[in-house]
Amino acid sequence: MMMQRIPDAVISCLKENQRFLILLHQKPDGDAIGSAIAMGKGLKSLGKEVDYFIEVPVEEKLQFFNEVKTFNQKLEESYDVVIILDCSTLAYCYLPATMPVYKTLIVIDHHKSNRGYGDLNFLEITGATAELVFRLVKALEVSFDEEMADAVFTAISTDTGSFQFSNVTSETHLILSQLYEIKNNYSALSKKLHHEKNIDQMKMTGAAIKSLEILDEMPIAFMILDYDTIMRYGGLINISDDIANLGQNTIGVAMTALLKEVKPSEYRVSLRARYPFDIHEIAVKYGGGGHERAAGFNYSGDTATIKQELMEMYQSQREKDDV
Ligand SMILES: [Mn+2]
Repeated sequence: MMMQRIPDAVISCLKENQRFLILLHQKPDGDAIGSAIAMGKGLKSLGKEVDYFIEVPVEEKLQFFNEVKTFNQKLEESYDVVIILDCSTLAYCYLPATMPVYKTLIVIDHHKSNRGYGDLNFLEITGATAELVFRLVKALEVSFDEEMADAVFTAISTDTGSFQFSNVTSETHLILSQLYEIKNNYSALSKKLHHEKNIDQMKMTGAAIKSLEILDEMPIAFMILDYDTIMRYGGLINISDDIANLGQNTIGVAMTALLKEVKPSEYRVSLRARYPFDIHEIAVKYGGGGHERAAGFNYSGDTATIKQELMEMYQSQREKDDV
C-alpha cells in the first residue's frame, strides 16, 4: 500500500483553528482511544483547546492513560473544528444529544467502507487510524511525549492483533520504529493490552470457547456469548473483542462468527475471515462495516437463522471467488 499525502487542507485547518472537539465511534476500542489521545495531546501542545466527548467508561485496560481523566469534562456550545476518528459512518459515531455548532468537520479513518462524510477527510486503508494520526501530528511538528507514544502503540497494537494481522504494512513498522525512539520498551504495555484479563474476562473467554462449533461441513466457526453469560461475568462486551480471533485459530477454519447477546435476542456479531473471503460485504449487507477480514454488525432475531444466512453468504462468496 502506497502511503498517500496528508491533505494540505487538513493540516492548515488544524494549524489555523483554536477550539477542537474530538469524537469517536460507540464502544471505543484501543485504536479509537489511542488516536484521540495522540490527536488531543498533540493539539494541546500547540496551545489549542481540546474537548473530548467519548462514550465512558472506557474499557479497563485503557484506563491507565492520564488523558482519559480529561474526557467529557465540558462540552461547549460551539467549536471551530470537530474531529471524528476511526469511525466509518456518522451513524456509528457517539454524538452529544445536542450537537455543538462548528465550522469544519474533519474525518480521519482507515476503514474501507468510509465514504468521506467530513468537510475535510483524511482517509487511507492502514493498520490503524492512529497511523494516520501519528503522521498528521508529526506534520504539525509536535514532539511526542511518552503517553502519546503509548497511545499510538496501543492503537496500532490492538487493531493489528499485536502486529499479526494482514493489515500490517512496512509503514506500520516504520511508525513503530519511531515510537521506540520516544520510549524504548513496550513490553509491559503489550502484556496489559493482549494477555492480562481479570477473572471475569478469563471466564467469559472460556465460555465462548466452550460454545465453539463448526457449522455443517463448512470451515465456519460459530461462537456465542448469551446474555446471561455476559451478565454473569460483568456485562462488559467490548473486552471480548479478541475472543472472535480465537475461533479463527481453530485449524481448518476460514471464517468465524462470534455472537454477543447485548440484550435478549439482540446480538453484536463479530466476523473474522481468512483471505480471500470479503466479510466486509456481509457486514455491510446487515448495516454494519469494518474491514475485509474483520467486520461486525448488529443482528436481532434467532441464532438458527443467522447461522443459515452466514453459511449461504459464505457459499456465495466462495463461488464468486472461485476457490
Ligand atoms: Mn481502527
